Amino acid sequence: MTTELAVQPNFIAFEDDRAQRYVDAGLWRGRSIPAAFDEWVDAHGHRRAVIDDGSEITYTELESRVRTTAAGFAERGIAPGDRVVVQLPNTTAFVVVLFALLECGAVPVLTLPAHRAREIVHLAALSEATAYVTTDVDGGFDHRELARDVVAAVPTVTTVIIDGDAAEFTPLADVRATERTFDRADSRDVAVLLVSGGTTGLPKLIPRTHNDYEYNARASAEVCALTADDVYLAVLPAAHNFPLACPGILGTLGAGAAVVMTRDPSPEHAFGLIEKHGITVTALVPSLTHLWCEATEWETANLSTLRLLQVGGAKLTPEVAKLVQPTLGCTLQQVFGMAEGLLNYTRLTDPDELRITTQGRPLSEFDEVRIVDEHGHDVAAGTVGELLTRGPYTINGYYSAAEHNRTAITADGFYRSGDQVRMLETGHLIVTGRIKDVITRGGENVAADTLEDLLLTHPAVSRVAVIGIPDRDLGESVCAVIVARGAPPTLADLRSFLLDSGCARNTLPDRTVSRPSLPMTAVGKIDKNALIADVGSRS
Ligand code: OOB
Repeated sequence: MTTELAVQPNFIAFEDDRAQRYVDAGLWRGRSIPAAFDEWVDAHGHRRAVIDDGSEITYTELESRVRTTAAGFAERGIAPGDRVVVQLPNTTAFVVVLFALLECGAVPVLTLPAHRAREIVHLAALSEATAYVTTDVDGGFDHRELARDVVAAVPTVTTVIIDGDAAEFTPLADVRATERTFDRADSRDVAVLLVSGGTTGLPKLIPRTHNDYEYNARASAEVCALTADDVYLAVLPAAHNFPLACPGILGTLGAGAAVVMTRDPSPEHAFGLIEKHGITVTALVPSLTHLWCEATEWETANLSTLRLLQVGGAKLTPEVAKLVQPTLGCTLQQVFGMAEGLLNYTRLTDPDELRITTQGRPLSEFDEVRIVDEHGHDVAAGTVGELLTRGPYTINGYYSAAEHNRTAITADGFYRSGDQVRMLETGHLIVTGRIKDVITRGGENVAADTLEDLLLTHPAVSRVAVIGIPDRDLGESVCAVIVARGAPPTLADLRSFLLDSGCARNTLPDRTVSRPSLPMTAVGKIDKNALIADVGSRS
């Protein structure tokens, strides 16, 4: 039986017996995140907590800003249990707003700066949010315009708070009141709603509880051996699970270390920050990793403090993985994670081979992992199948998604990741693709990732995405979108290369197009929807 807490009927809580096991094992501490935050401040008050381009504050200063802002939120009608959409770039304000909302008992809905009206309106409506906290202008985009759309479309949103020039809305700087005490949330209740990272359809809401998310951050900090002397650079958008809690901002603050927030992930800017602040750890997606490795050829900043680079979000090729240590001079850690929960990390002491060729192994000994075939049966050891998982920090269902949860979660509570993986004897996983990334060409299934892996070994192919384009005769035709090294290869060239590599004739691409770059989602995954729309519209 799953329990549904009264306050949040749209959320499926952990079953009592599993919850008890996690408490007994010492994984869950039965503390809300704000209660944990108080402990961090008590332990590390005088140390640097958050640094951004304009400011540097200690744990005590952060606490004071969090408390006055929390009181300000309450004064403006934000009540315990209210959902509040947060869309802020990587600045100190993000951290203050996050902890202030948690402090006053509200549930932040953590959206990405790149989300636009389509996503924000959907997420605000789905969560029945009462408020929207955003910035004035970011990356040339006016979020106040977006706020007007949200208010017009979602009647529950009655409060808009803007960091910066607020126009007709409330300036964040005015959201402050005398500190007061708030009741602590139940540690088994929802702390934050994350946004799913899929590249198809509208995002879903992922309810993460106080217990599970605090554990997620703390256990991740342990795997990365974070200490109070570390300095973590938040480069990826802070609302994403990876820079937020793997170990990210939460894990870093839990360790008493400092977080540096930046909106600019370019090597020119980020390398300067590494030198200036003595950054020791950061997290990137594979595309940025490649760029940073290349940039060491011309950038001159001293990167010697950097000890650990975490890479995840999409598959890192062994070719790029091999560049990390020699160019950036730090240990590579691959992270295969999902906002829904399960995190896999290569360990700092793993041999190079495992760190370069695998996506890591589960964070917790309480993570249950199954690899199954299309009938849901466990595959033979070492064979590829779909990854299913259940554990101390994996959701039991999406928020307010009863229908979708029927297929997303198995009857015994395993989350179906949709990721295709195989497991080595060491327990490390290799991600081989997405189960749904299959093109149905004339009734035959063509696995996009198999073709992509082979095409990447062609000397003229730098990056590639294989997509299905609607086709009157075949149902779907296979298109290889190539970012070329030098002159783009011809279709005939690619087809004979694939035939020589052992591909079946009926799975070969029907066409190829070349592009200067591939479109990416907000967090560095190849945006196949955008590519299909792009290529489809020009055919
Ligand atoms: C992270 O989280 P999401 O929710 O944005 O995306 C999850 C999906 C996974 O299901 C998988 O398909 C893909 O992104 N993915 C990877 C990967 N890491 C994530 N695919 C291949 N190799 C990897 N290393 O992306 C995320 C959350 C926490 C930590 C790191 C990444």
